[in-house]
Amino acid sequence: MTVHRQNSLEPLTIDNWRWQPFLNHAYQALQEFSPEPYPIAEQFLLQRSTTGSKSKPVEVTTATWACRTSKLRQVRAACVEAGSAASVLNFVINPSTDFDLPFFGADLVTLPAGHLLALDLQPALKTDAAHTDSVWNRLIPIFERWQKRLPNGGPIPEEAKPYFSPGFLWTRLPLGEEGDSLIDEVVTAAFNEYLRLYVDLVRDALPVSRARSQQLLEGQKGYTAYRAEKDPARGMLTRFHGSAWTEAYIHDVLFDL
Ligand code: DBV
Repeated sequence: MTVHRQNSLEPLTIDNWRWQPFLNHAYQALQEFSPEPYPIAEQFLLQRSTTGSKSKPVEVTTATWACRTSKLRQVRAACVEAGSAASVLNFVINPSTDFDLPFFGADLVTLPAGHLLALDLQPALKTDAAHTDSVWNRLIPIFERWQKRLPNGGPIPEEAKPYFSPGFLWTRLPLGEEGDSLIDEVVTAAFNEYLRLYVDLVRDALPVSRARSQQLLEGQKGYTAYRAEKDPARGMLTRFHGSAWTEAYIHDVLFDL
């Protein structure tokens, strides 16, 4: 498998990776904010190993791409390509706490049992109307348009609810033609619209007071600690790359606030 990193700003490319068009689109959408590289330690830029059985080994690649802008503290993509075993794009935008912005989150996961797909603009302060109202009013119509064309992904853990918005798009799709065409026709459009709304919010965001920024920081820390503690990829990444690498990756790269 070939992975290309032309320089630290171009999006990484992984041959035959299901989610490459989504990362490319996100990269294009962020250009207006003049992204700069976000440093990632060498051992997390590209990690390879082998999974599967002795008779049927599967090569695994986990690669990370990240950038930042003046309003976005960290934009990062965790990319996994493991042939029939897994294909993942987990993409999170962490805004600067100098702006009243939500997180952008996408979890696009293909496993042997099917696709699990999540999209959301997630609040740092869920019970704070000043933080949520203007986002949710614009997000909910987008959510409704696309979620109704997708099966519901099923229940999510009660403890996760403080971190989700009412526009949490969540579906499970079968592998094969039916799932692929829903990804091409619905999930792609939903991803692009969630991202377009997010870019509009970022463009319009104005700096907040120091006190407000401190509140947002506390909210972001709670969210980040939750995501690191409950990362659903922990099991998979530990199988692929071992526990020490995975814990460092989760705490120092993926959820590094
Ligand atoms: N999820 C991550 C990171 C991943 C990742 C950093 C590097 O937060 C992948 C990869 N998510 C991933 C994998 C699985 C899930 C599942 C591999 C499958 C785990 C398994 O079945 O073994 C949304 N993702 C899930 C689940 C949810 C989410 C609700 C199901 C959990 C379960 O069934 O227990 N992830 C969750 C979420 C966001 C997100 C709300 C934000 C939009 O990124």
